[in-house]
Amino acid sequence: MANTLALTQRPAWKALGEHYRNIRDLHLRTLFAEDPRRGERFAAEAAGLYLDYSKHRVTAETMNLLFELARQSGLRERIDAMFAGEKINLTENRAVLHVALRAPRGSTIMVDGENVVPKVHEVLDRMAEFSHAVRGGSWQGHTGKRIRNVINVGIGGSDLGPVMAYEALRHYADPNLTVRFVSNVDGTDFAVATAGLDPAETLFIISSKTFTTLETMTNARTARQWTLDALHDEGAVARHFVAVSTNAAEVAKFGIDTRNMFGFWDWVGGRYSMDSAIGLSTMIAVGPDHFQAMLSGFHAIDEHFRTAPFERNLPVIMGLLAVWYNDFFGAQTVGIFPYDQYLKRFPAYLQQLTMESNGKHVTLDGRQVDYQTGPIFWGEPGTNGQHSFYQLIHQGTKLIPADFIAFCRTLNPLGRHHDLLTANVLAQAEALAFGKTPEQVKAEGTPERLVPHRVCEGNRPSSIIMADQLTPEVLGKLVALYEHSVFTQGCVWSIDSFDQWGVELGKVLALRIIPELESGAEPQLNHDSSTNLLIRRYRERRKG
Ligand code: G6Q
Repeated sequence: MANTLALTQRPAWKALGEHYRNIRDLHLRTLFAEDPRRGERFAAEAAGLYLDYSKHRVTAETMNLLFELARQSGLRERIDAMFAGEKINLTENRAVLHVALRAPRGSTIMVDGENVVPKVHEVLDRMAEFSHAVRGGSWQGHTGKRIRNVINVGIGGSDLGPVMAYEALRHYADPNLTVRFVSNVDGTDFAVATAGLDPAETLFIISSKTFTTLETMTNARTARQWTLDALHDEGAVARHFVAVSTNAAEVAKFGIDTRNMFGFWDWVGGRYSMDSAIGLSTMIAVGPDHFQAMLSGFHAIDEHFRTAPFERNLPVIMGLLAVWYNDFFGAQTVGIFPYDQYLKRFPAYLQQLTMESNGKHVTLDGRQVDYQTGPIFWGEPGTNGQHSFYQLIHQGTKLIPADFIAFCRTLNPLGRHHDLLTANVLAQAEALAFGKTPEQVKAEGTPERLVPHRVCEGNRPSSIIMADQLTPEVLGKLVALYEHSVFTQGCVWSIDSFDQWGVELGKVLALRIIPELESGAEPQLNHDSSTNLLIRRYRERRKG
């Protein structure tokens, strides 16, 4: 692994600090006026994805310094190390190989002396066989009824990817199947997801890498009870439950036949697992061919990321821009605004991908960072957001770099809708960049006292990512783009983007309180005075 200087000691970092002071007040209006070809110059394309980053507060020099920073951060070596199966997740001593999940049959990626690609395809083949059986009706429920409902039970990385992909690819999904998701330990989630469904027609996919997660195991047990209450036969579990996990022993202990288990490996992180067996619900919904197309989309961007020079490398450019605003402009957040209703869960998915990966406060060698790491990601689809929080982006006091995602063709052509949608996304990016000057506001006949209120300063940066159409392949490309952008950022910040010790902590914290809530006898409470009081109040009042 590359041995690099501490981030703030890298010459390019220092140069960027200096450069920032020179250009921070430069307006996008000036940058565009000075260079009529700026739109072409600050754009890059890969595998059919077009990235326009001209509306960012950067000059050619900024970009050169950022690319230099990537080099001085050892990005090239880190990319090679990831693809070579090196254990770059240092704190867990694991390889990081989501790229192997979409490697074409016949390719070679070695982990601990073993080529993992054949194992990946073996599981994909079993998933395809099972998906065909469910979709075609040859996999039946215990009473011989056809499976019409598929419920994925999982949380975090075992939920957010499948939910996002199902919503994104609904257009391609089998309309005869109802696909739902249960994640929250709040019983409401289970109750709502199963409302109106016939247990005899319902298949549960219990998705958990560890198969020990409290929420998922609780929901899985409830699902088993729900099934048995209706079907009255333990034997029904075999037809109504399959598991996706790395932990065969726990799967067997739960009572699921391990022949109905689809495996993956410790080198697949939860938030990087939607294209592993964790994607089984996606595959059943859209069919193996569309799933395969999604994997080829991922792979196309993997290859682009691995081989393209940084100057034309989309994930590298996106990652470096995130660093630029986060560390030099002090921006705290990034807005993700897909102009496609099918991508409504994409921002939530990216929240986990980005914030769990780069929400870290120490470097790989355990030193406290003295710079900002991962920004907050958030967002909603357009145009809805325009009628609510965009106001703050246009005229508030916070700098919020935005990613707009747009498509040239819609999957639902209806009159003028798509042109109107596209006009809006282009207009927003334009308005954020150029704003409205006092002169323009006055020329509209605005009364003097209202002029300051109606001025939009502009100089709000954004990217536009434009693709032809939301296909399974394009979805794979979009996700891979962000995965590798996150990797680029983590590399510059010298952090471990692949562990999640904060999440692990959360998994054990509640364990102490559960018996204190459930025990019949008054428990001995040794928490702080606030927690003790809340526990007592809950115990007293829960019976209503
Ligand atoms: C992902 C995280 C976390 C994880 C869930 C579910 O990177 O580690 O979101 O996916 O906690 O874990 P299991 O799949 O083990 O149930």
